[in-house]
Amino acid sequence: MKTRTEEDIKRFKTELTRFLMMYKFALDEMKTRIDILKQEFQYVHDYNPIEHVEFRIKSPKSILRKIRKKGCELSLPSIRENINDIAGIRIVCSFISDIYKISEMIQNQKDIKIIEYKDYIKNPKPNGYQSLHLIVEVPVFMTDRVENVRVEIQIRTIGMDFWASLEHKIYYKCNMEIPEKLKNELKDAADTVRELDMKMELINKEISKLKDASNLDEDTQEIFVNDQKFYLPEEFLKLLDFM
Ligand code: 0O2
Repeated sequence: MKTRTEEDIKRFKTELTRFLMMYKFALDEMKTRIDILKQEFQYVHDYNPIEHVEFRIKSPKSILRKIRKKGCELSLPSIRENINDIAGIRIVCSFISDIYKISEMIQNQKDIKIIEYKDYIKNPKPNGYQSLHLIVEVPVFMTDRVENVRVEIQIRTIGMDFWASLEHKIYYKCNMEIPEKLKNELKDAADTVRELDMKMELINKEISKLKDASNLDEDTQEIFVNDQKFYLPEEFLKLLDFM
């Protein structure tokens, strides 16, 4: 095996850092866009469809594991070509319909290229896993060039996220094959999450209808300060008489 000098290691570390920075910039870019969508949606539709968003860069250890699993060449160009989730975003929404709205809004951004669309909500994985996955390419404007960087976006409900996080934890902890009985129970739990999501969606639709039917003129009864909505008590509106 070739002996590596300290200089070699230093050079490689710089190269890898620059490589990963590109993904960090792509996440920064997407973070701003998602934030704008969230704020505008809140303003126009008067509710926030996003519960929370997580951003992460895959660790070099996980990248190595994945490139070995895929049997691809171990080089930065090959990693860039074959690993789509070095930059990952997880958007957790309130309702299933919100997932599709957010996905549409992202897909409608003209400079974002959709590389892959996987709907594990309409077609859950055999183990019960549900989520909407998008692989997109986002332009990152560097000092001397534009890089189109791949980002994986997972969009799911709180319930789907709860199930996936725990399922991941169970498998991570357990180094042996999971017995069939437990796999079936995990699948049952995923089905329960699905039913609950559908129930919450229906309740939300009914409540929205009731809200629309109500003749309360909310516009006059609320103010926004830094994205936070405050209701104005009648007493405050009465102050208008003195203006
Ligand atoms: P990690 O550690 O979360 O990043 P690909 O990534 O495209 O090469 P695949 O399997 O075709 O591989 O992609 P897919 O199905 O879109 O899954 C990508 C990611 O979705 C996974 O990344 C997980 O984060 C998540 N995922 C997919 N299936 C499951 C599942 O059954 N349970 C859980 N908890 N998460 C799942 P990684 O790299 O596998 O893992």
